[in-house]
Amino acid sequence: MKATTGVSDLSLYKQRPKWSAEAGADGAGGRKTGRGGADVVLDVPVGTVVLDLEGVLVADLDRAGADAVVAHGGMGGRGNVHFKSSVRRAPDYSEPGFKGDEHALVLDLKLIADIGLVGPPNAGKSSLLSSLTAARPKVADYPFTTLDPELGVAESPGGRIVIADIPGLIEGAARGAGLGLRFLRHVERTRVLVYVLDGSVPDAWAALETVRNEVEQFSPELARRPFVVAMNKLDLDESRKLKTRNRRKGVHFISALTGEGLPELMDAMVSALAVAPEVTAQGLAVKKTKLSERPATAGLAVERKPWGFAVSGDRVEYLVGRTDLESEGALARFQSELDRLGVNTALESAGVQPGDTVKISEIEFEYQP
Ligand SMILES: Nc1nc2c(ncn2[C@@H]2O[C@H](COP(=O)(O)OP(=O)(O)OP(=O)(O)O)[C@@H](O)[C@H]2O)c(=O)[nH]1
Ligand SMILES: [Mg+2]
Repeated sequence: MKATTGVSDLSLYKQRPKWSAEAGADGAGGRKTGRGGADVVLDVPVGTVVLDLEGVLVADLDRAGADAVVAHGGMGGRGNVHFKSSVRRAPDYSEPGFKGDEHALVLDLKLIADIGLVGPPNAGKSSLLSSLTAARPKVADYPFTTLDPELGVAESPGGRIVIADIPGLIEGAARGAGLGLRFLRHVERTRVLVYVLDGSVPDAWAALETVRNEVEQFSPELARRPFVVAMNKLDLDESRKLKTRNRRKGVHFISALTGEGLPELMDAMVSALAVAPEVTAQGLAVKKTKLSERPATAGLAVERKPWGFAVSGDRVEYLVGRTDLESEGALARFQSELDRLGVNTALESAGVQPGDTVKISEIEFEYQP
């Protein structure tokens, strides 16, 4: 999987959820190894997080060009020349190739922005994005106008600042109320939050507490990052009065509509960004492991079942996967490998009798010492 700026969403994978790479070719006479199958590279948008079904992070493709192997192809089988010996000059068997990895993965796209605008519905977040950047999100006088997060780019003396506008947060958002949970995830990796509030409503400060609480409940780490408070709609009388009575420090009174206070807000955003730490995958609410580092069912286990004995363990299962059970020569080698891996000893200490059924992977054998 590879992150590229050429793809902007994950819709392709919704349409086509199953992908597999080409199979390798068979080997041929004259010691010819079969050609390897071509890789499949899945292009995903920058910011795609790959998780397994338990929510464990597999890869965080947070930069253009970042890539990760999420499924390895199977090893090819060894050709018959590998089984040549003084008594077996032309072995009649070869190993089949090994099956490649097969994984069910979840792709989650997180916006990557420097600044996240969060606030109650109708506070003017989209209006602010529109005044600060060239983005033209939908603005309307009803709650939840914004249904999908939107990005805009602001130019500052220090460089470009990417700003994310998300749908409004209401009480209970962190538990999924409104559209909250889906969208809080999108600001999870923004470095600075701007709390945007409507200064013209009677409970403007209470709204700030509600929103801060929701962010805190969603991610204490996110709540601790630097933030800026923007009290909007300063062009309205109620907001103007709020500003006159205000004693709180660090609150920016602005009007997204007239542009009043916006240069100062921009300065505050730039200063906050200057001290804000980089956000890395470790800061995300997911644990990181590699697929290959998963605790494997390593080691050999023999289990008594009503019908006989079940043998499990990576190495024996691998051996079964690599053996062509139709070929007598391969079967003989399989027997000696089982012995070498200690399978026979383990079966005997479990009380196996000649003629008992032994199952490895999905394959049944009759035990013959
Ligand atoms: N008077 C005044 N109205 C504003 C200002 N900013 C936004 N509005 C109005 O407030 C309403 C909501 O604005 P939006 O920008 O859509 O608000 P939002 O926070 O994005 O809302 P949601 O997407 O629903 O959460 C619209 O009618 C805007 O025109 C402002 O500074 N002054
Ligand atoms: Mg909006």
